[in-house]
Amino acid sequence: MSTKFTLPPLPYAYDALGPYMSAETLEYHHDKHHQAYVTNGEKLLEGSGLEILPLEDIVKESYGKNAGLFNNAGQHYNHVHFWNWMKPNGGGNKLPGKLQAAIDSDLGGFDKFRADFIAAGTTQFGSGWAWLSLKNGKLEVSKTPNGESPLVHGGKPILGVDVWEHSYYIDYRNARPKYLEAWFDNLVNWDHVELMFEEAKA
Ligand code: MN3
Repeated sequence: MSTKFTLPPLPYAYDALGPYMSAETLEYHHDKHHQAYVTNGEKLLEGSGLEILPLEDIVKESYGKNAGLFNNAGQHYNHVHFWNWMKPNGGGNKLPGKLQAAIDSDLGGFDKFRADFIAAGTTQFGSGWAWLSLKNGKLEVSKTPNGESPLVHGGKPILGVDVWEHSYYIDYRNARPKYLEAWFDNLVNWDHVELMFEEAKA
């Protein structure tokens, strides 16, 4: 038995996230960029000795040891979740109750969390991601370069936003902060974040 990387279909139509994320962006991002991580990851997994592991463990085990595999497996993991962290008519400030309570106690409330998350994405120099994760039982906002995620820093990601230019350049050109604000306020699927929060606590 071996792990197979497969490209999951988008959980909504390509034009479902407009005007905040266009069909053109999603076609390139999902069909070309994510597909490339899957295709290259599959090749690099072969003979790596990690073939039988689940994806999360491939990411953790290849970190710092097998850069080619890590970059592609890490990005595959990140994107599998990224599509589900968005939905049409998402965003807003009405969060599921347990998640809201944890944000209040760990992160100083919704407004501070929103500002800190957007600042993390804005200040990530070059390609990378901004994150909300659970680490040692507490929520944490962080940023990572390239294909890294909190998985390799002892945390469990429950929300992440892609700040590689391929995620926003067609729709926002160089205006990364505008992309992050629009993404956070209009696209986040908070029910899915709550679901991953519950799984991370289990
Ligand atoms: Mn991407």
